[in-house]
Amino acid sequence: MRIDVLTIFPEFFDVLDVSLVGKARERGILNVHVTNLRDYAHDVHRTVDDTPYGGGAGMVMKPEPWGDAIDALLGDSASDAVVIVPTPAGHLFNQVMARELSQASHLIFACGRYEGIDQRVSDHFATRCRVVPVSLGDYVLNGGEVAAMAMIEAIGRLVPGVVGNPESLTEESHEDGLLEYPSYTKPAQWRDLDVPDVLLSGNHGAIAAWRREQQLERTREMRPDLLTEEH
Ligand code: J9Q
Repeated sequence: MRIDVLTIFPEFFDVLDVSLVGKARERGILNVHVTNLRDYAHDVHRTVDDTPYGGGAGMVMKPEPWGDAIDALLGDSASDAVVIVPTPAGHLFNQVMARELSQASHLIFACGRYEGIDQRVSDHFATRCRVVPVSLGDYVLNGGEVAAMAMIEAIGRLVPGVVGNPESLTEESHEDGLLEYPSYTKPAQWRDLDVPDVLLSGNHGAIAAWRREQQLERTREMRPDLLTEEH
């Protein structure tokens, strides 16, 4: 998978050199490329924003640098790329969306500042490829960079070969729509707290049943919105 990031803060993405994503890049499974949007600015000051038509606070990102930068990333062939625009006004990101996006061959993250990118950029590129506005959640960030990083990790780890043991992918939180069960390791006693007896019993059926019950209890308590009829 090719992943492009367009941002005025390319150094934010230096962390993608490390950890799982970094290893997948070294192994050639993920081809992550970060572009400074200012390289596509049209003036000596490398201006990328301007005041909003209609008035209001803050600045809006100008369409021309985005247009030229995304043109360059798409190339001239009809593209199967997906342009992802992190924005609090987007679809809520979740594991289902991460799975779906992990099937794409080319993702382009367009990281804008809070007041956003001139709407015509999304409107134009939607005629040439998929454009998806995506929100990480209902809170304020200063720009799309941190949201893009979270999505790159969530999507990238689902690309075949990125995570060594594929079993660890499906056993995790959210893949079955429930929160994870609590985990314990040695020692069996710590600060007057015991590991639950069932986990030391060697009874694998009882352990599986206990873990399922813990998942349901946790989800009921922390995230009742996740519970459905099937659960
Ligand atoms: C771009 N607040 O916030 C939550 N998910 C995405 C965002 C966001 C933001 C500002 C700019 C994305």
